[in-house]
Amino acid sequence: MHSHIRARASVILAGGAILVSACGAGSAPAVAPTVAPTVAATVAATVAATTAPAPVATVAPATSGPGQVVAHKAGETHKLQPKRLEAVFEIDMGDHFFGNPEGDKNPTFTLPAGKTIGIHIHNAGEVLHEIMIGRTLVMKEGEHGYEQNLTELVPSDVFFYYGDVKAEVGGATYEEIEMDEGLVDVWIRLNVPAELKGEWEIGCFAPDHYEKGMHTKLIFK
Ligand SMILES: [Cu+2]
Repeated sequence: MHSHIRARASVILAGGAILVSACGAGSAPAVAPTVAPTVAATVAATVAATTAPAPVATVAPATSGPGQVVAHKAGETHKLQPKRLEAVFEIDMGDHFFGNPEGDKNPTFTLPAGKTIGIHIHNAGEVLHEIMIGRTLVMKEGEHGYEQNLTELVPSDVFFYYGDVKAEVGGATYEEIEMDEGLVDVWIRLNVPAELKGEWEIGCFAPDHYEKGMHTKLIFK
């Protein structure tokens, strides 16, 4: 029942297709042209938004999606990222919080249901962290987590990028992803159905991390 993705140099998962590929320098250029136009547009819009003097918040109404559709940093495009994304969301993971590219700690993230989205979790932490997306907190002796885990209800594709090397897990259901320090980039590609709209939470249940404030709201609408 409780399955975990443990990310070190290798990826271990019960169930789901596993594709591990090493992209050498020769194959790198093939990645860029295949990025979905919607993502390119999103990144371009974001660059414009984040380089403008006006607050980012004023840009949000111009897009049909939520305000957090941003590249990680102004001008940055990802050399490696999943394909076929309708929107990209950036979540930073630090010691001990989740953040947005603007530097806010534990902001509320609003994401669309019914779209194939990429959640890029950028790990800047110096200790092991976990990623759990769920609702209804359970905190009792020997059991820390959520009553419902979104990633157990909705299959997702999980991508780990380490330099030019990637590991991809297709159609996975899991309780959590655990990332060692030093593993920086993980993406979750999923499409949350309308019936699961509402308030969720992203949290880390490494010992004492949740208690230290490492959790924040994710709203699917
Ligand atoms: Cu943590």
